[in-house]
Amino acid sequence: MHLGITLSQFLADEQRRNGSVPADLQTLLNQVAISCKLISNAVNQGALAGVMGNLESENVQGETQKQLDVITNEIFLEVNEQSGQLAGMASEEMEDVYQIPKHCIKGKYLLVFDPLDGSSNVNVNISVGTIFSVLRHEGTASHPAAADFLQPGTRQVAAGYALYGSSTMLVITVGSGVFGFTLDRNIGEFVLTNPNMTIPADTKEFAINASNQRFWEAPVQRYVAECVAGKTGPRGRDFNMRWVASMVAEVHRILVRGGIFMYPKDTKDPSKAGKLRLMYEANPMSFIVEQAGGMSSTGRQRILDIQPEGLHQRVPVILGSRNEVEVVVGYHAE
Ligand code: AHM
Ligand code: MG
Repeated sequence: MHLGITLSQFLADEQRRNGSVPADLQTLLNQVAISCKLISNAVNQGALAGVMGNLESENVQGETQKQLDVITNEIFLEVNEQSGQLAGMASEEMEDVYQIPKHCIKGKYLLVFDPLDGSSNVNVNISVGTIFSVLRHEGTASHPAAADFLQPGTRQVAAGYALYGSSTMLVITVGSGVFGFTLDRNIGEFVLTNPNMTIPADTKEFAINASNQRFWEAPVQRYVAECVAGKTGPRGRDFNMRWVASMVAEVHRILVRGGIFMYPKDTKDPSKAGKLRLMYEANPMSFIVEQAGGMSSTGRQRILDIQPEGLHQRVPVILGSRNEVEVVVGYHAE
């Protein structure tokens, strides 16, 4: 019987090949994978578990929390605090840094995550995901503060996402390419199915929430208008459009067949620079996209270069196939 390469086998091999995943990071990533398996089970249960509704509570960004947002956040915290590799965690669902409890062994990494991205899709049975980013705890404090997490995306040591779709997948980078694993439920292991994922440089597919069109800035207005104009317009070819409203699903589609994803700056709410959060959405996804040969920008700046100012800071996001992202960035520069 041919058993593929499991995640833990892959991580050990990566360390031998590139020295990019020391043993403590392997332990942490294996633990993250366990939390994603548990979240996959919770999501898969659907309405059977009776947890599809909204809660009375709002998260720190004023968004209504779903029961599953809270449950999946707890799964991620409980499983990963036991890894022995973490100095602290931060999440979309918690205002402040989560301190590792006294009874757990501490380590030198920081874990930032969105436990259930795209959760507005969960009760209509459309794909959702988990996004995570791993940083080093450079400080000496045993209780890391938010400031310890505020490192530019270039300092990430690992990032990834789990996609709970028609199959459950885990896609990760440790800075030496992007690798996709599919959960084999028969053996309970993530098995390497998509080695060296690369984003085609060209694409004819764009993803944007067009209901925000009246709030977009001129460069995005121009780019989308030119895509929509198709063959007879300035781009001279027809484009297709997708919008799942689940960033993990959109990024995964782009990794598999190319495309450009935009949640740009808009004037809908002038107090927000964008919708997506830098630390646990834009940065990990940008690390993955760049490692797959794509490009990721706010339109004006490389996302990974941004010096974060807050755990829940929002940024405009334009990412995907390099040549198309370059066109949008060029329009911003004009
Ligand atoms: P969430 O973390 O609260 O689920 O919000 C993030 C999601 C992304 O997955 C997706 O790209 C975007 O919000 C969709 O937003 P909209 O509903 O405005 O189209
Ligand atoms: Mg999210």
